[in-house]
This record gives sequence, structure tokens and C-alpha cells, in this order.
Amino acid sequence: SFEPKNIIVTGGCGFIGSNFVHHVVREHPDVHVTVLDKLTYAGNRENIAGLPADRVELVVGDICDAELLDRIVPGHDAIVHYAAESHNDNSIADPEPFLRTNVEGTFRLLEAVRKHGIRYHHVSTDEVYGDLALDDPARFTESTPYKPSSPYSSTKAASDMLVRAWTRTYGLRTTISNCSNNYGPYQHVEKFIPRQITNIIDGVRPKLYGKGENVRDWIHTEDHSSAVWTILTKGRMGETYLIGADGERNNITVLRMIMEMMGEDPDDFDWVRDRPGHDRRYAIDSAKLQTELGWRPAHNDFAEGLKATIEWYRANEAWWRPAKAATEARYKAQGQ
Ligand code: NAD
Ligand code: TDX
Repeated sequence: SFEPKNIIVTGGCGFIGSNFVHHVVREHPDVHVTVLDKLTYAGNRENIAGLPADRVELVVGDICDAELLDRIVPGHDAIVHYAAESHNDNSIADPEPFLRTNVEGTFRLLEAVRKHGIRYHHVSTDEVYGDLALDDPARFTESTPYKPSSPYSSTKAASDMLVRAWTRTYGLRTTISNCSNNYGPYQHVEKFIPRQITNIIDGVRPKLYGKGENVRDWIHTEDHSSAVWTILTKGRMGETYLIGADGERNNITVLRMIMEMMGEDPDDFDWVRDRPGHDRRYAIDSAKLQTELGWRPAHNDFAEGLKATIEWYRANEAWWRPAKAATEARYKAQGQ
């Protein structure tokens, strides 16, 4: 197995990347983390505040900056690549930053990996597979054909393709993971679960797209982090692993759980304009990761995880408040 000592985590000030940084600092005391993050609207240095300075260093910069990569990559033994433009609705309103960060950014990292000969793990999404019908018994596996629907997911699919081509052509040591929908603390208020929790705290009615029938396969972000570490250290080179925790639920069910947990009437929400091209259902079969690498999720009680997440947003209003008004103004302009 691979024992990294000095890793670069791109996007380590975002929701999932920062959880991974905390996970590594807590679970792997001999590993040093260099976070490379541009601190876009979605990045927040608070997400990694308080971690020991001798374990975590933040470099504020762009993954598209080849000279910066040439300066910082030497001395590291792996890159774990989380940085991305991550929100589907933003990609529909303005796709350009998604092409730049998700496609060109991945290209720049692969070129740096090729030049400096280090290990690379690519964090991707189940959305590259498109969607499943609501009544289809099938789930996504590593052999499901790519069929992305949105500008966001098409740029993630493109980035996965670059990784495969660079691996085959240049013999890079890479792995890819495609994970289902994450939830937990530090998620931006533009995303479904934090948006509804913070609306309720603000006395604003939650907003449901379409008929609320769309299904997402929820996983706690801490389980995503333990899976990525497992793949980074034990994964077979050139392989893809799907990450999921059997958490399929439709949106209206999740919304009503939140409303009941927060003491609201579960019908007290607004139906709003549907997302154009809205994927119906995602579902992950993580058998390969579980049988080959022995990974198991630890957060198997969604209701408990959701309650803890609600408590976190109640207790950390100072963290999310600065982003809330601008996020809601953008949604309002889109009729959402
Ligand atoms: P996020 O939007 O919360 O965080 C993205 C981070 O990347 C931010 O800190 C931002 O500042 C940084 N960043 C953006 N552009 C950059 C650039 N050009 N250079 C350097 N840093 C840049 O995203 P997230 O939800 O934490 O997602 C992280 C990764 O996980 C993404 O690759 C996403 O596609 C993938 N993923 C997310 C989910 C999910 O449910 N959110 C599920 C599966 C996979
Ligand atoms: O206000 C809302 N109302 C609503 O009904 C919002 C913001 C969303 N929704 C619906 C749309 C989706 O069916 O909730 C579901 C979840 O929406 P998002 O939180 O925007 O997530 P999704 O589009 O499923 O994508 C997420 O999971 C896969 C992440 O944002 C991606 O980065 C990841 O790749």
C-alpha cells in the first residue's frame, strides 16, 4: 500500500475538501497537508482554521496557474484533487468558470503530475453517468456509460476522461472516485439541504424544484473522506471506484424530514421553477470499493446525520450568514 507523507489537497477550503483535511489531520498524524485553494465564493479559510500549523499549510492560488504548480508540487508525493466549480444551478446560469476550473484546471494538474512523477487521486461525481428513471431497479457501477446532463456534470465527465487518457498515454499513477450527494457541516448555503435549513432559521419558506420526486443518494461527507483515503492508499492504479452509502431518498422526503425536525408544518414550503434538464435519480452501487478495498460507511443513520447537520447550522450562523443574502438573490432572479 501507498504511504503518503506530504500531500496537496486542492479545494481544501471547500465543503468536502476541508472535511478531508480534517480527516487526514485527525486520523493520520504523520501526514502533512498543503491546501491549494483559490478561495472563490465557495472557499472559506475558516473551514480549516484551528488546525496545527505544522500539519497544514494553505497556499491561496489557482489550479490553472502552471508556474505556481511548478513551484509547490516538488516535495509532495500525491495530489488529491477536490477543487471545482461544484453547483449545477450556477453552471446553467454561467458555464464558463466550470470549463476553466474543472477541465483546464484538471489538465494543468495532470501536466504537473506528469512532470514531477507523483501520485494523483481525482475526486469526481456520480453525475457523470447522467440519470436513472425513478422506477429503474439499476444503480450506477464503474462500467455504466458516461452520459452527463448539465454543464457542471459534462465538465466533470471531461475531467475524468483527461485523467484516463493521461494515465494510459503517459503511465501516470492515478485513481478516480465518483461519489454520490454529500451532506454534513460546512456545506455552502446554495446546496439543497443547507439552503432549506437556513431558510427555516430565517423564517423563509423552503423551496422545492419540480415535483420533489427527484432522488439523490445521500452520503455523509465524513464517509466520503474515509473512502478517498482508502482509495489513495490502497486503490489499484488506473482504477475507478464508486463511493456511496445506500442513501436513496427523494427530495420531498428529505425536505419534510428537515421541516419536522425543525418544528415546521411539513406542507409549509414553496414549489418553485424546476431546474432545466434536472436529473431524475442517482444511485450508486459501491460493491467494488467495499469488496476490493474493504471500505464501509460509518454514518448509516441518515435521520441522525441530518439532525446533527441542522444543529451545526443553528450553532454556526456566523459561518453561513455572509453568503446567505447573495445566494438567495441569485435564486430569486432565476425564479427559484
Ligand atoms: P465546493 O464548491 O464547496 O468547494 C470547491 C472548492 O474549490 C472551494 O474551496 C473553492 O475555493 C475551490 N476552487 C474553485 N476553483 C478553484 C481553482 N480554480 N483553483 C483552486 N481552488 C479552486 O465543492 P464541494 O461540494 O466541496 O465539492 C468538492 C469536489 O467534490 C468537487 O470536485 C465536486 O465535483 C466533487 N463532488 C461533490 C459532491 C457533492 O455532493 N457536493 C459529490 C460528489 C463529488
Ligand atoms: O432549493 C433547492 N431545491 C431543490 O429542490 C435546491 C438548491 C435544490 N433542489 C433539488 C435539486 C436536486 O434534485 O435538490 C436536489 C439536490 O440539489 P443540489 O444540492 O444542488 O445537488 P445536486 O444537483 O444533486 O448536485 C450535488 O451532488 C453531486 C453537488 O452539488 C454536486 O457537486 C455533486 O457532484
